[in-house]
Amino acid sequence: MIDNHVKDFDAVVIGAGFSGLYMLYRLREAGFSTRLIEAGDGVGGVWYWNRYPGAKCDIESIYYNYTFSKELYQEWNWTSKYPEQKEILSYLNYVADKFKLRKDIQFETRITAAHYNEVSCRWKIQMNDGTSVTAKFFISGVGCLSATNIPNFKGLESFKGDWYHTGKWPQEKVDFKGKRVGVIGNGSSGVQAIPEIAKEAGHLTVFQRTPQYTIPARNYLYNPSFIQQTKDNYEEIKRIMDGSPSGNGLQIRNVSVFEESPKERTKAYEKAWQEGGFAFTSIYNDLFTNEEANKTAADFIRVKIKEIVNNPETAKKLLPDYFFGTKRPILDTGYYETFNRENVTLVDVKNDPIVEITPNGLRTMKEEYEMDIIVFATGYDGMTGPLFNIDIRGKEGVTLKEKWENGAKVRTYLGLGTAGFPNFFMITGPESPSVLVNMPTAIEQHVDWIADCIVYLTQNNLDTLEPSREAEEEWSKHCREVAEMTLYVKTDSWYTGANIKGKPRSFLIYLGGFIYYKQKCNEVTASGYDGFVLSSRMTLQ
Ligand code: NA7
Repeated sequence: MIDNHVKDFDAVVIGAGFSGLYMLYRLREAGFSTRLIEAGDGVGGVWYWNRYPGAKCDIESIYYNYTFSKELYQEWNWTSKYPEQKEILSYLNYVADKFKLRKDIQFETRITAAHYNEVSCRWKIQMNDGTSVTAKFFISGVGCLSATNIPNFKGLESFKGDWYHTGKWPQEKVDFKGKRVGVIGNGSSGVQAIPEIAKEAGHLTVFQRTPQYTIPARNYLYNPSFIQQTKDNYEEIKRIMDGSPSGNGLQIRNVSVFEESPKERTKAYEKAWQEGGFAFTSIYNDLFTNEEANKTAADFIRVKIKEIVNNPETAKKLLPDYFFGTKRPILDTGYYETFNRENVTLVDVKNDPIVEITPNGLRTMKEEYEMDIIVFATGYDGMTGPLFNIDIRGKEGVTLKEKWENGAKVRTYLGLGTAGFPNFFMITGPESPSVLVNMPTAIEQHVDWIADCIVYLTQNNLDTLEPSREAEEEWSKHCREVAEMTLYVKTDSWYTGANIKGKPRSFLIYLGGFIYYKQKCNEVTASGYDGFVLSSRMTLQ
């Protein structure tokens, strides 16, 4: 039970997902009074909310976990290569119990505002229940994908059936048996949910705006002896993660597409396709920087789609034509095969756009579809969305939204902080590489950096830290320059903000590599926080 009488903390952290839980642990271990605020009634973050059928992680479970505690690594047993939502949620509950984190978590509470007071050098944090607390440090663990995107379709309120967003799925099981179901969207969430819903529904209609490339996951149950081996080799696992560019154990083969013959390439792609997983994305080093190189992988998958899908018209609709991998790559279990089922129909809403939701279903330009259930697998207002949902104000009352010009001019230093917002830290913030890194790995690195920074400030009697304008300008420029060297910026995706109507287009992920990024963060720490302005209240007065 949390103590509601305490109103002032060293640190307040938002969100009880992977980020917030570890942040709380680190700060508490270092002796700081910390309160974690969580909107849900349990821990888990995205794994608490994403309970849709088929929800699972597409990073191997032996890597998709914390590594800070050897004991924890020894205690937990993953059952399959790609962990299901339920299993990850159990894991995070186990973590919360093991480290007795719940006593400092305030559940079912949403932070609505956080305002910095320049006189007291403290943050005042306002909750939706009308209460507020103060803290010296305000830390966001809101995640990159927590602000759900429900397109503003006319008539949704008139719909007589049930509707759900994959990212705010109810705790009770949704019964699709015999129902007419529509799924809008086919990103990672839609691609996971569609095959599962199809198995149960009377009829499933998939409303697709952009066809997707997806690679078979080929999930399997782990042999317990394999899990024992990973435990015995915990240090080696950590070393593999540390040494891989995305922290997920995958190494990019240092070979260009053009160094191999078409025959060799097809063989390499086929092998990776048969093995399943993201190894497919790591076969060549120029897949995401060279259009011609990219086309070889895209062509390979397009051939696969035509081979798998029986109806040539449906297959044609499923063929993607953007640069492979420049939307978040997807792993699936029987996605393309699902369109061979009698009870599944594919509607191309790029050619026949959705006009409105009606009381009985949905109407496109050309047709009306009757439905009992609509599933919005329509994604998120990524990265800036969750931050802008909170009224965060730094010095002189400037809001984060104003400073970042509503997303058009995001400026951060290393994605960890932003000038004018002292003692505000972001875990997996915009302009960090996190979104393209194995999340728990990226999170541990961020949390460790922030915790070490807070210890440093405290030990040195310093009150505030914020990036200098120059350092963040330079970092943001560097981020943009690296992104421009890749094909990512050419595609409409949540990476570019193009999925949200009216959102300024920008690329807020650092693509220079996690290994370089970590090095840079370590150098900043070693230099006594070069690029940050540090001050004590004595010097402020
Ligand atoms: P995504 O990957 O953003 O996918 C959202 C899907 O919803 C995608 O197919 C969109 O089409 C579609 N969408 C969004 N708005 C509309 C409208 N208005 N009409 C029709 N279709 C629409 O979100 P996910 O939840 O699947 O995955 C998010 C991340 O979670 C994923 O990247 C992993 O990191 C884990 P579009 O492609 O924009 O044309």
